[in-house]
Amino acid sequence: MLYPRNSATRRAVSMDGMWKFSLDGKQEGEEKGWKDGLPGSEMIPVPASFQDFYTDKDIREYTGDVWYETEVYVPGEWKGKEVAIRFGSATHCAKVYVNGMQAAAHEGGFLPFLAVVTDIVQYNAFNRVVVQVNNELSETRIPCGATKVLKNGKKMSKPYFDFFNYSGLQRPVKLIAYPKEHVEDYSVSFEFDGADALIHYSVETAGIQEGVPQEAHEVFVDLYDAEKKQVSSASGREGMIRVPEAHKWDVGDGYLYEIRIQIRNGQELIDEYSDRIGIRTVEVRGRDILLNGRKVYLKGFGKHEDSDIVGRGFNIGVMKRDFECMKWIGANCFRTSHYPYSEEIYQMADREGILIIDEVAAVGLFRSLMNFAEASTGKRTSFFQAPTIPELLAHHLQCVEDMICRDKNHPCVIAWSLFNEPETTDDACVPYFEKIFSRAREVDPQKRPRTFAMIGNSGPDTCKCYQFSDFLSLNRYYGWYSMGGYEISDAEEAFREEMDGWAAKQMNKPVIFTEYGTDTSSAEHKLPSVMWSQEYQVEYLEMCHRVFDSYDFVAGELVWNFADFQTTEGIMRMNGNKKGIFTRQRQPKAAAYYFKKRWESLPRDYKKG
Ligand code: CKX
Repeated sequence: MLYPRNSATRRAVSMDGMWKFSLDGKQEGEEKGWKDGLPGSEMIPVPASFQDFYTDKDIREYTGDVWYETEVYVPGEWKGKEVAIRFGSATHCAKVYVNGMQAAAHEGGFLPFLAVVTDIVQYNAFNRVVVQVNNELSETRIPCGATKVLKNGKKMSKPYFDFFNYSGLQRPVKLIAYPKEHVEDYSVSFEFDGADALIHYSVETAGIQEGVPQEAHEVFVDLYDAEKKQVSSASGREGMIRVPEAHKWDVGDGYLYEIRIQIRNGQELIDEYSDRIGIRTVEVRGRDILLNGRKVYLKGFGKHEDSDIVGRGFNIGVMKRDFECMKWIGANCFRTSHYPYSEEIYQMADREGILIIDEVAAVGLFRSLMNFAEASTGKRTSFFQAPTIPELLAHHLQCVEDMICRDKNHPCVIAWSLFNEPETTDDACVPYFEKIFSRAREVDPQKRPRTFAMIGNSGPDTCKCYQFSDFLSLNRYYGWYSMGGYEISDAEEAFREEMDGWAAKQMNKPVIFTEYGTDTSSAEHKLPSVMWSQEYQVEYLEMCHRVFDSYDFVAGELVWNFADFQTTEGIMRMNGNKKGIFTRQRQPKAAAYYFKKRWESLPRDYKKG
């Protein structure tokens, strides 16, 4: 699933803009043939979540099918090429119709897919594109949840997770054209030989160019540095490129080379695809996470794609602000909690030298509408004993594969997170985890470390699955969901007891914190502190950091959350989760200044043995 790019042989045209839009509350769209055109004249921006534009609560909470429609002009010069529409995502399931004919169906709301339309479109003409998107949650798809039918007949989403079920066409849509015989995919992995880098590459080609015998075709791979100077080249579908005195990609130094892949028939260029790659290695050795063989202590956030008005829609301005805030505060890493983000965000992290733990949308594998509160109190849900598990597993495996296929060449991606806060306390989860973890290893050409984020009841004495992780990722809330406020001294003791439990296991693996935090109102100051005040947030963080600093196997701290974000309404959430270090408008709370001081003073290899 290569990112669409223009080249000598390829075209990519944005389809973003205002699209026709309709909810399908009466479930009549299919019967009434909306694939041939939507009724009404309502228009909505793409990309964006549809929920927060309107003033009507029935629209914000709407659960079911929604329909989008646009027209796209396909140039006559593209005849003879493959033509497709590439969706950055459609949340959560979609069917695509072009000129009334079904061109694609896709499940999973956070990964791209193609609708190949070569034989359906009319050339030198406008073509009607209709997309039916469904946002219902279930236990057979990730993220997991339920759909409830209210007494008035309206459906409602019941997520087993703590973020609003934003949906629709939330990422860029592009019309693309590429040669029939083309570069389908490529992979790179790296090793160092002194100052030189060795890039091991493989290129997958597909399709046949009419009238040309395929055996005549050769693949060429050229590498250019950031000044566009050619530094190396190779030929063949698999091979190795030596880069003399390579400029390594590193934290805060997002140096990128251009890799240019061509299929040629003698002098004739059949296809050309270019991308940016960064040369670096990543591994876990003992209790350390190593980048280019050097220890790196992770500092940063669990994030969300979430902002005012566009919801989970990709917004290039919000992306820019987020990276500026991360650099200002001294962060070097974030986790894409709880789903793979827009591809443009990984491209930005590549350029900025920011590390990413890439998380698949496997959240809610714990049957609870308030798992954030219930799991910490020891609730168990026997989730992995449900009859729906085989279907869920098949979908989860597919999403792991698709995420790794999409993101495997990004230097910023240093690890895969394969679940967030699943049930791990009963034996039924073990074979499921085994399959997910081994699929990730199998499909990643760089064999990056794998992990999953563990909720409070996945402790040293209860968790049956931590052994699968190359490093442990703990989500811990001692001093917030339990023993908060004046009891924080007991919280610290309980926290240390758990950490002693992990230490006693002598795992010889790094442990990082992928969540810790307190809900904090940006309007609330109180001396002495109370829970929810900005003063309490800082006191709680100081307590957590005292604990982290006393265990040398703690290799990173990703606080929850970068910014306040929208959730389902409820008594535990005051118009969203307020654990942000920044507000939803990306302004700092008091804790941001505290973090800036701490993170700017911690060396890159903090706790190096
Ligand atoms: N972890 C005890 C998952 C996140 C939530 C976070 C919270 C929970 C905590 C689990 O998606 O937002 O409750 O703040």
